[in-house]
Amino acid sequence: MPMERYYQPEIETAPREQIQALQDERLVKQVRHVWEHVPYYRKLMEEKGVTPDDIRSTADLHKLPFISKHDLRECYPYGMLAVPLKDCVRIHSTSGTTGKRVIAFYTQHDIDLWDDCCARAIVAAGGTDEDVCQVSYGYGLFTGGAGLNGGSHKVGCLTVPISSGNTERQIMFLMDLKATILCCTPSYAAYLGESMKEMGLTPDQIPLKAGIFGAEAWSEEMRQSIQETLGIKAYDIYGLTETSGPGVAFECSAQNGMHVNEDHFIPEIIDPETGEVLPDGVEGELVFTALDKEAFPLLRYRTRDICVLSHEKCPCGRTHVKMCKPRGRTDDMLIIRGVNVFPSQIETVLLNLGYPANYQIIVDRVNNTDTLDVQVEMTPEMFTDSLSEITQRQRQLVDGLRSMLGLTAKVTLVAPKTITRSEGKAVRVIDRRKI
Ligand code: DLL
Repeated sequence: MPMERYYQPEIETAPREQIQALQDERLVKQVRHVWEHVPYYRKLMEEKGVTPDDIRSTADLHKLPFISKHDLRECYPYGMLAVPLKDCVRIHSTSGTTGKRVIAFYTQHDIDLWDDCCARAIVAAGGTDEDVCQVSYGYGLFTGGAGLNGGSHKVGCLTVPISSGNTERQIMFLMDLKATILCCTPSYAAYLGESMKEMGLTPDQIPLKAGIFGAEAWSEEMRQSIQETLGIKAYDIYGLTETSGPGVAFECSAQNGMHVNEDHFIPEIIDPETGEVLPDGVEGELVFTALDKEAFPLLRYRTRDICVLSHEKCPCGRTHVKMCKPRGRTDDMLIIRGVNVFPSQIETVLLNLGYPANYQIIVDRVNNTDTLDVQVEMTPEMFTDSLSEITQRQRQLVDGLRSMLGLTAKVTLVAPKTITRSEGKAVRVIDRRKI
């Protein structure tokens, strides 16, 4: 087993008391900074009867009001800005398609700390200055490209800022430059793997050794499948525009949860209904407080991601708390005939039965009853003219989905390559119900 490497070992492996002390100190300072410079949040605090004097350590965090997406829309575009605009050097924006997008602002200090977070993720995935890091996340307003680009520079990798799209060119650069690390969404990684397989490339011919994949939910089964096709270790990375972008949390060699960069962010799990803070191991909504961001320092931001935290000792030696793979979002949970369904549950059933992660979930309402139609793509090896074979496959999928969800779904098997591939975040769900 190779020695674990860290980008900033002193802080990544710091004893709990040291992390705690740093968080206490930074929180007190940050609350004052926000109170003094963000009138909107000051008003929220006043409404709750809290002043900066009430916040003496992280033990007082629960006294602060939450910030939600709604607040960010209210404040669009400059209302949450905590420094003069002249001190900001960049913006990024969320990928949402509905409503006003959230705009996040960065000072140079904010960019530096964000790049450090991404550098930690790259080193945790085995990256060094000898690596060629192909960044195939989108560049532009989306944070994926810029974040991993910054991290890759800090590590000293040769950075290939190719952005997403143009799969043929991706593969050409990857093979010609002998890229060893690939950064993109897991669905795009799966697509690249599929395309390389079709070109006759076997995992041992592909120079990659690791992938850093995030920005969307992906199952353990999908990890296995990508690892096998590309012959790599696939690491998860988490983040959101509101907290900088990727790198809020990242996976280490243990590959079982992501270390939250606790010197910069405090995570909490809350009951989404009551707002009550929940203990380790209990599932709830993930909330983040940014401890040392200057321009856009959100306190107790509700992510809507459903997650569990764990302080269990990690074999990698890092001491920062781990979050599990997000299990869904409070707003992408589908309620079908009264049953809660997460797209990730459907993905698990499909991949366990040997199907690729190319599927679409179509929900509709017919005669006042919800319908669930899962369109599943077959692999070329599965593709057949035999009706009985197709029927048997469909039955097996319907049974698998029923035992996972407790619901009967309609399954439609479709020919290979029918479901549109995504170069960024995949669109898995089409909800046609007009409720
Ligand atoms: O997706 C930032 C990012 C870029 C993360 C590249 C990782 C890699 P947004 O577009 O603002 O930012 O979307 C944030 O994406 O609240 C989650 O619901 C989801 N998400 C991000 N990472 C993961 C992950 C970027 N590893 C929203 N697993 C978040 C599951 C993820 N969901």
